[in-house]
Amino acid sequence: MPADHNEHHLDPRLEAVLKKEISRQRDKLEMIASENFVSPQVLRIAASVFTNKYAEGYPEMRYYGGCEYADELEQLTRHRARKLFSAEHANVQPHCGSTANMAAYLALAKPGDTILGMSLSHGGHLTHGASPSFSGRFYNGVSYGVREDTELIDYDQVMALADEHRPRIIVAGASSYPRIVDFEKFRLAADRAGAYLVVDMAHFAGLVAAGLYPSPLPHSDIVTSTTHKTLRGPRGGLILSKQLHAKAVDEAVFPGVQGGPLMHIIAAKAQALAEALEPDFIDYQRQILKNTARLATHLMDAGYRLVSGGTDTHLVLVDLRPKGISGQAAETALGKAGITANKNVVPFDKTRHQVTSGLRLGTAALTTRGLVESDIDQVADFVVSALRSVSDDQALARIFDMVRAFLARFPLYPGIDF
Ligand code: DSN
Repeated sequence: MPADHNEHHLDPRLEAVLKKEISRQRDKLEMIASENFVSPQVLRIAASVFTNKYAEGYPEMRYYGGCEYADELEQLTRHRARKLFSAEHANVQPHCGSTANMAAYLALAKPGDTILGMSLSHGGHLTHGASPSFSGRFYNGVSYGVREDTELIDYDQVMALADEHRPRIIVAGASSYPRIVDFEKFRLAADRAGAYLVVDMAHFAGLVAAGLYPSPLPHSDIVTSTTHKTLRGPRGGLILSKQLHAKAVDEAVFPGVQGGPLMHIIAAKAQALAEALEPDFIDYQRQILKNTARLATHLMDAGYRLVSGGTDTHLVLVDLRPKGISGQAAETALGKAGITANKNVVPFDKTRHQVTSGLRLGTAALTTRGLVESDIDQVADFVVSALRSVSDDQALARIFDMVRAFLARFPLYPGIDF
């Protein structure tokens, strides 16, 4: 152990892992719909000295000394979040989307109350009332889903379940729903049942910020989000609400759910929000939509069935049942071909969640790397070739070689070691 703290060397095993990870991110097509590549500035700030600071509490109401700059930082971040989404109140402390949702429920409901959310099997999230999660253990989770014919949210079912169960909270938003959610209909259902409406906009927050997806803010009591998906910030969460709920939300985040905020991540959120307030962020989000639409067209032309027949967003959900391939087999084959994606349930899927019959593909990260529609044609060809070669490791390795050569045209983090 060196006497001088400044002389610690970088642990070589750790350095090797970090270098392997940056190579993986550079060499493979990143198509996980919930991932993105932050700017070098966000990356740098996420590793800033604010990692050292305890700041339990809120600006000017902290439980530690030395928080004057933490206060300035958190005020700035809140201000940017409010401005970007035209929100009355912002809490930027949630460590992730799950704690943001936990805090939203804690602010509005009591344990045992009913939460009506989208079924995990139809594209909802674990924290929307699913039984393995706190949301289905501490609350009475009731689920709505999509219609079998259109694969769009069954708003009649939402209304009927809201009328029948009188939930305390209705949750809208999803993890694998490729279409636009009708927040006005959810508001109507909530009003009829005397429920609060919480919208989890984690997936489409960047599109909302750019005005390319309807904002849930005017219709919701509380809106939660992650900051790392289409919003392209550091891994984390945030909560937006009406001023009416500001105190309850803040108390639910701290001390309700979390302890000390991650001030270095809040700093990185401030940078990402500043980037999202720039006009070119709208161009970026527009390109995501164009790229995803192109991906959808290409896959359908190649004979693949997309859930709901297409997409309005940053993701598509491929139903592999007609092809007789499981989601698990597809994810593995794509991985060998240098394409990172995730298996996903499709509505009315009969296979286990560890296997599934679907594949979720997103373009937010590829768009950040600079890919445009003509490049997406090539990407779709790689995907289709890999899906046609699921049990041919040599063919998959050849595709990976082509992917690596293709991606060399789109440098990622030049000059950064990890
Ligand atoms: N785990 C995220 C996703 O991949 O969609 C949801 O929070």
